Amino acid sequence: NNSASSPSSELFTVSSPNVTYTDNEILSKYTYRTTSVTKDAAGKYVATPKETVYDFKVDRKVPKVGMMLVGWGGNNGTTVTAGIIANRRGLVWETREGPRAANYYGSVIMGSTMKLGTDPVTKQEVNIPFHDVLPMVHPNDLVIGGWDISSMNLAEAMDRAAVLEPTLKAQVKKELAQMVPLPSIYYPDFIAANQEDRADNLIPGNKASMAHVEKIRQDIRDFKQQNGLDKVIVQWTANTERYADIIPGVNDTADNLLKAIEQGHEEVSPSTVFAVACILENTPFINGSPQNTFVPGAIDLASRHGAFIGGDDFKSGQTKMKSALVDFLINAGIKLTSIASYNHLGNNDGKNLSSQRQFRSKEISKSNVVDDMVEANSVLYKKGEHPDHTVVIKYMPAVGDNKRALDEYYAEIFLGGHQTISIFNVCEDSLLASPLIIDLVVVAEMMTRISWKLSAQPDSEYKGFHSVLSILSYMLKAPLTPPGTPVVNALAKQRGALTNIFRACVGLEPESDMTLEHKLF
Ligand code: NAI
Ligand code: DG6
Repeated sequence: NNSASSPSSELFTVSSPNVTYTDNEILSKYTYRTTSVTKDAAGKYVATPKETVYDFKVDRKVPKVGMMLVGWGGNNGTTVTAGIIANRRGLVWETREGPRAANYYGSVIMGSTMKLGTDPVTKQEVNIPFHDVLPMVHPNDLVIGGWDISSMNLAEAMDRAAVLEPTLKAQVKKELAQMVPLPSIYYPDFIAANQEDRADNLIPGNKASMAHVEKIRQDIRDFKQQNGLDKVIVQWTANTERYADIIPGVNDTADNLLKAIEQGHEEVSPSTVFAVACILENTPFINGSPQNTFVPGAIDLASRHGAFIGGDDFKSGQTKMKSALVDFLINAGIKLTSIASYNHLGNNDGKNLSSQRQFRSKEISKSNVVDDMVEANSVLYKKGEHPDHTVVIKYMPAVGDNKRALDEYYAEIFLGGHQTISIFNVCEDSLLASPLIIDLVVVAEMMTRISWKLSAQPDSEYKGFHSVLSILSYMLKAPLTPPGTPVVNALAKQRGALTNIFRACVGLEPESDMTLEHKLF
């Protein structure tokens, strides 16, 4: 019934015959309009507008959610934990630049807004916090836990990370000291040898096994039960692993992967074991690092179980700039001819990446981020033509978490001229990554409460989105997409997908910048 009042936390209701609110659900009928393009006999494109009507259903009840991090005792793990506690408690701390208060800057969900529509009287846009477009979980309410191969409690690990101000650390120290990561699985061949000295919190066994899968599943169940949670989301924010070889019969199908784990095959990485455990536990699993955790067998297993997975590699500074800037240059008709990306950092991530095989994983995820934009422009680039693109990462302990990224974009402009753009991006890496960890959890959780069916098949059951959550792409460098579907790296398109899918769920049209109401009168 349309008259059901919205829970007091909901900021708006939609007044439309296509949208119905019940006490527990928002039901919307949404017409998705696309353009189908074919070629006629003469080889000429024929563009045909197409409409598909979907029924969306959103569960309005915000559940109690747990966030479990693999690599909880690392820079990201400790920073996001301290940050959530600081926000939850509304902390203010002194810095040499004056007092600073907890905030969620850098989170697209908590820090950005979306245009809801236009006020007919003032003709002004009405913008609302992104968080309020759907009944999303608030990060302050997340219960946090996780695993680490290092046994350090979170207060000491926060000191080891050397990211936060001492005055902030002092206020969260007591709470963090109570938090101790669960023992984890450690297969030394997958991360750099220079990480060995922190591996003192281990589940016995140094290669994949079903016992490991079962232990992780039990950890998730225990965490859920001990904290009275409705749901848990797991994220890999542990060290970057080397790539796993894709071996037919080992990790190419779900059955082979399960068999390989049972047989203790050495090519199954810890992150893949975590992914498998989460899939079997129907717990969304997101990979924040660049390695190929989601081998074909893991993707197959996720789709078989309808379990959500997302990845890969948090997109924080340099790559986020790249996916916005290259989109701008190429869409401006400027022919980008090379990108030289250099960075140095001095945190433990940098130390791990100083090893060649782990660096290679990062090099791959940082290198493929402009492919779709280049491919889309056949005016500037011939088929198969690409700008040169080099990625360099160096470990420089002195700068700690304060990463330096230098990028040179070199482009060809009008009549053979050249444009060089140099960017020097300095940032605390973990302060950029932590809000992404929050966004990934909030969006992934929201997706577990959205279902759909074709309106033309009213008797069919509602079902979930594809188990590969490509909607998370905005936060990730190398977005995983359902097999056979295109990867979108352009930042604006990624944000558009996120925004407009959420709008569709409440029966609203995509955000349009046409503003015909201001042009046709
Ligand atoms: P970190 O090195 O400080 O933390 C990683 C943690 O993972 C360590 O505490 C380590 O003991 C733990 N670990 C390693 N193997 C483990 C296993 N098998 N199970 C459980 N714990 C394990 O690194 P940081 O800076 O927190 O980054 C984490 C990951 O996120 C890295 O892979 C990094 O490349 C990736 N990343 C970081 C970004 C950033 O801006 N900080 C952005 C993009 C990705
Ligand atoms: C240096 O490239 C180390 C990496 O872990 C990056 O800091 C991280 O992947 C963030 O990269 P980006 O390109 O999103 O700033």
